[in-house]
Amino acid sequence: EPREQSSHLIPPLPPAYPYSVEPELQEELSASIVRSHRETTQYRPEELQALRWKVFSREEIHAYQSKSVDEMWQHCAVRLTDAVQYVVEFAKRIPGFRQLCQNDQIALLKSGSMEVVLVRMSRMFNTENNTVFFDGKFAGTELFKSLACGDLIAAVFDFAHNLCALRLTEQQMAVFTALVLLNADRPCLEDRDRVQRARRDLELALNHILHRDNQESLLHKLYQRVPVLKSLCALHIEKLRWFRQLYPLTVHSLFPPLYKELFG
Ligand code: CLR
Repeated sequence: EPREQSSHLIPPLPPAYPYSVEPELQEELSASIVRSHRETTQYRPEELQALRWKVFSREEIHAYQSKSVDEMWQHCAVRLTDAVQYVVEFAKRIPGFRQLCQNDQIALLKSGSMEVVLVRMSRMFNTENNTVFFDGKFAGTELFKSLACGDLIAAVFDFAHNLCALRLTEQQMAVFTALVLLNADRPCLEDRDRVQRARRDLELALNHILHRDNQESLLHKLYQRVPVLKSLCALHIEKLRWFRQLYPLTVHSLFPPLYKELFG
């Protein structure tokens, strides 16, 4: 690629940064998304920071490990569904999401809500001891032993660890998770163009934030995680199929209906 000559008479163009939409509108869009994010996350960063000392004791970990496979699955499915419910609330408040037809809203949530839960997990993660805030205290991978899907848990923790290391601001995470949801490549969409248009504004907003924060290199790092997210969700579905074969009645009568609607 030819490099642009730099001159003091004709200043070089700023790095690839879209000025097509007025910055004020982008500020407003990201401000509204951060507000929605803040209102739909159970804990604020300061609260999580203050809770860091709360870790499960040996006895408590043992109690989780002594649960039967189906008991622990049911427990986790309920917790996961709670987290998903907050993501659904977040989605509804993303400008442009509500304007999509119901079919497309559901299609985006089916394929994207788990991805957003996993991105949000990094807020609840402590990289110092590799624990996540779950059920009121910080838990390591060993607590999930009785799920009998150690590979999924290890991969999910690994993802959270790496994302946590990027130290995203709440604003960056808010807009990134909105982008994860408004993905025009999801299956079963009726009006891809409309999703794409809503997405375009979010992409500009993220570029704007990262440019302002002087962290443009984050963009590439964030987009690099997208295929990883996709594979983690595929693994989750695979594990659910396996579990359903072993315990069809547990899934049928004890799993939250929303969990089954989204993943089953
Ligand atoms: C994500 C961030 C939310 C709070 C929250 C609640 C439940 C947690 C989830 C976080 C992360 C993923 C999690 C889940 C419960 C079970 C699930 C730890 C921290 C693991 C990956 C197991 C998934 C498979 C089950 C369905 C069996 O604000």
